[in-house]
Amino acid sequence: MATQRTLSIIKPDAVAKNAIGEIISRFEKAGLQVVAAKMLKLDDDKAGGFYAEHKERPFFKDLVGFMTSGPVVVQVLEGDDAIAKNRELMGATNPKEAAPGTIRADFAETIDANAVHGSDSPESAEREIAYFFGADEICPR
Ligand code: RTP
Ligand code: MG
Repeated sequence: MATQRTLSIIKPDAVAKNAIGEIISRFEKAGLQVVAAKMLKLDDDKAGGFYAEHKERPFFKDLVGFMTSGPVVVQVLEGDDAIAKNRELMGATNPKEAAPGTIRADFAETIDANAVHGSDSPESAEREIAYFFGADEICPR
């Protein structure tokens, strides 16, 4: 499987729990490398633009409210099959349905505050990485 990049966000609930290190450690132990990272406090426009695909969904307002409720850590992860590998490590969107040992099973309680985001396709990864990082902020190793 080819090397890919994916965008990961450690969401405000996991940052508030002081779980940044434990979550990044899971990525690294699974063979993904952090090639870019920063901490940000999103505003309504930045969070709404990021989740634009969900604009018409009933949960959109709550989603933007949650994503702006505290700082997040955005990272670019690189590795073999990085997009699917990250989604596997994250677990299902609803933590109650997430497989044991996944990040959402271990660090999240609700579907609204579910600890992490991960790109779901090569197209979304490309868009989401460019949404947060300039080419000069990504450091391949
Ligand atoms: P994400 O984009 O954050 O990685 O999550 P995902 O792909 O697993 O789920 P997605 O369908 O893209 O939904 C984005 C976020 O919206 C919230 N959500 N709430 N109440 C609901 O039915 C509902 N559905 C989705 C979740 O916080 C989800 O992470
Ligand atoms: Mg999604």
